[in-house]
Amino acid sequence: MRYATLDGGKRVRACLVYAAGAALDVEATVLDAPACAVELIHSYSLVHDDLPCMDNDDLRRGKPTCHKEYDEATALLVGDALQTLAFEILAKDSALGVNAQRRTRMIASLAEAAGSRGMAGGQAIDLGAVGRALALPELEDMHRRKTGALIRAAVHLGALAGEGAGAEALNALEHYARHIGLAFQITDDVLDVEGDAQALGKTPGADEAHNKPTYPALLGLQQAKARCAELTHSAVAALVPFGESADALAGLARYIVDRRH
Ligand code: GRG
Repeated sequence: MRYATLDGGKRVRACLVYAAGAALDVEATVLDAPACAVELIHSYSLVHDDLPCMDNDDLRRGKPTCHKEYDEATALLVGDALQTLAFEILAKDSALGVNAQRRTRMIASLAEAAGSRGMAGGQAIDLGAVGRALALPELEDMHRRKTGALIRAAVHLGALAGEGAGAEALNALEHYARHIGLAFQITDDVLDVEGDAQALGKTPGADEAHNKPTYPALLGLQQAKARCAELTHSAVAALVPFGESADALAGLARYIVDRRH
């Protein structure tokens, strides 16, 4: 579990929890538990995604994938245990000083994002789509679940930690999160075409090799990048009512599309 979580990784989702909390003046220590919880779910998903029965990858974050370093049974259990640890932390952490109702909402939000209507469901659609042409709406639906749902949950959890957050603020943050979630995935697809192995810490070109539907394959590289820029613009525009307190969220939106890995 340490091997899969404690070194490497950009921690984008954890940063989103802190940045969403900062937009609502929530203290950082309150946000440690939700930030860890989303990263643990993310790490679990990567460990399972790399298994031979899924993407069968040898490299992750510049080192052997969990099942390569240990073995498949260990990697399966590592993923299971990372997932349950996420919910244990969210349920028990005493620094997360929200009331019981809010805490339950946070647990439910993370569970929905990770489950069949979110990440696991998106992964199932992805596995079923290999070698089959997907239209753009289907591709977007898959990514909104597979990668977008956890990114939305990260922002939602940060916002829920601010107990005073009203519906308007939550809606604006939801708009931001939906847009950067998709921009994150388009960037990932673009990097798989244009990125270099050393910066990525994995072998590029895997999407094409696995015959996966991607944004560059469907739209072409230039249009995929243009869509990404539109999404980022719309995400950042939704932050205007928060003023300077949303600077970190705006910075993360730009980082997500400008990153090299
Ligand atoms: C196995 C239930 C289950 C789900 C797996 C998210 C996912 C579903 C698979 C990941 C496959 C993948 C590489 C998707 C592309 C987008 C993505 C999630 C990239 C990895 O996230 P980063 O770039 O990783 O935030 P780091 O290493 O920085 O944490």
